[in-house]
Amino acid sequence: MINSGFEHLQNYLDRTAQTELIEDVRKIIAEAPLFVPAMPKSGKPFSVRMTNCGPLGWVSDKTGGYRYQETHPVTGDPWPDMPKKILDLWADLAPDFPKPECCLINYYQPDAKMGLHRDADEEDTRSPVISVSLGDPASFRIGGQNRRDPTRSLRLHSGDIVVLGGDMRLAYHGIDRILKRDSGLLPERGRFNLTLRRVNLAQ
Ligand code: MD6
Ligand code: FE
Repeated sequence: MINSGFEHLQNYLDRTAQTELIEDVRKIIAEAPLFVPAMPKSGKPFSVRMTNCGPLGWVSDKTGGYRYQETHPVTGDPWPDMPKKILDLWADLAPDFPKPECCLINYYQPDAKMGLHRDADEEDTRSPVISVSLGDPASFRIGGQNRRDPTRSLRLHSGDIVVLGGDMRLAYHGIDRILKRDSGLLPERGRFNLTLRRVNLAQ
């Protein structure tokens, strides 16, 4: 169970749990390949590759902008089911909130980063957003509700969990860089991040 606000749960998943989650991630990517999202309007590609599992997936492109949809933007297929381990993780950490509808899978190559942003495309902003880091470490930046609020930086390692809930649910955050240090979890270099979100308000 988590408090509200920002939480960094270091080494929450042991190596076995990380390996099992990566196996699930590989199966999802085999069904729903990583795609290259693009910025609304400019069409500038993200450096991060993405896919999703669960009933809804987060996508972005030049014409449609940031949104959730039920199908993969390239294959047109429904997203793969959310693995039980991911649902269990949410149930352990956020038992009082409705089930997640989206698990966004981000893959960072060693030179990828993610600009300062808020997770604000969800109707439900009462439920927390929970993320899992797998692979090489990253430098994560967290600020406040306003873009100009002061920020601080911390390291996310493989197996760490970040929670944005309560008054930090809409805080600005991003990934400055992936560290060139091998976690030993992945045969390739880079980092996966799984972000679990409730999208629609539960009735
Ligand atoms: C990342 N994380 O760790 C990017 N969003 O690669 C996020 O954008 C994020 O870690 C919402 C809640 C937790 C997060
Ligand atoms: Fe985010």
